[in-house]
Amino acid sequence: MPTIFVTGATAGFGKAIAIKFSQHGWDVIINGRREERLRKLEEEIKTATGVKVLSLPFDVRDNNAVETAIKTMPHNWKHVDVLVNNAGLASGLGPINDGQIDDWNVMIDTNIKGLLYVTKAIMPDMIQRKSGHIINISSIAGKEAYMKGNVYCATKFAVDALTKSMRIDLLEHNIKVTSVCPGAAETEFSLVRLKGDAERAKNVYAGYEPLRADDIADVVYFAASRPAHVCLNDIVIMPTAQANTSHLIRKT
Ligand code: NDP
Ligand code: 8X3
Repeated sequence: MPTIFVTGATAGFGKAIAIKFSQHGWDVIINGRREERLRKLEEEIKTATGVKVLSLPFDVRDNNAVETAIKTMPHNWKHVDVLVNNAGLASGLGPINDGQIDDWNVMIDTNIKGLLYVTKAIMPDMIQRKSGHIINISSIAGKEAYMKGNVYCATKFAVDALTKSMRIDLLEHNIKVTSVCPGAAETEFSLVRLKGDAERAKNVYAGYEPLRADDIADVVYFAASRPAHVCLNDIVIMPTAQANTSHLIRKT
């Protein structure tokens, strides 16, 4: 059975992606910092589908932890067919002049450096086998900058640039590289961005039907299940109520 490695699988898109692939018979490697949630998901998936699940709790910002976890994976887990670089976050929503250095660092370290660390650890085996698919979860924020988005947008623009560069550099190794760029999707994303303010987070999705995590999982599965000669380079997916980062229709 093919194997998928999903970072940030304790919530939102990552969790939905792990479940979706397991339903299609894939073995799954799941990552996140909250180990209890990982173990619970591991049990849920095993019970529901019978596929193999490996939980790898680590912080993608810690390169030593990334290298150790991936180097010490049991031998029968070494071949990753699809890597989904999903772990990521926004921290804070405000004008650049009010920005907090700690918020900037956590977004840059997670969304850019974390993605690079995990990819670097997984790539050698894909290169050796001349086969593999890297799917980076970017965002509409990586296509357009928007008011108060500043550093979060910059990290997703970086993911866009890295995705394009990876596709070029890995061409000779027959590795597919795809970016998936969602618009507004209701997960724990806004709760994290707004630092636990549940009321404000709920309001982000008020008055329209946002994307759900499962919508993203559908698209990731579609991209990963194309024939060997087909690569979807760049997928933008939005709620029907949203045209871009500044045009969203809410019912009053
Ligand atoms: P959630 O907050 O629901 O999930 C984020 C996941 O990332 C969690 O599993 C979290 O796990 C994990 N994560 C965060 N930091 C780290 C870290 N340092 N190391 C390992 N795992 C980490 O958000 P979403 O599912 O919405 O977000 C997933 C991705 O999608 C992100 O890259 C986000 O930028 C992007 N995105 C989200 C959109 C949205 O509207 N929701 C739209 C476009 C893109 P844990 O805390 O346990 O470590
Ligand atoms: C998350 C979507 O529009 O809040 O990447 O930046 S948005």
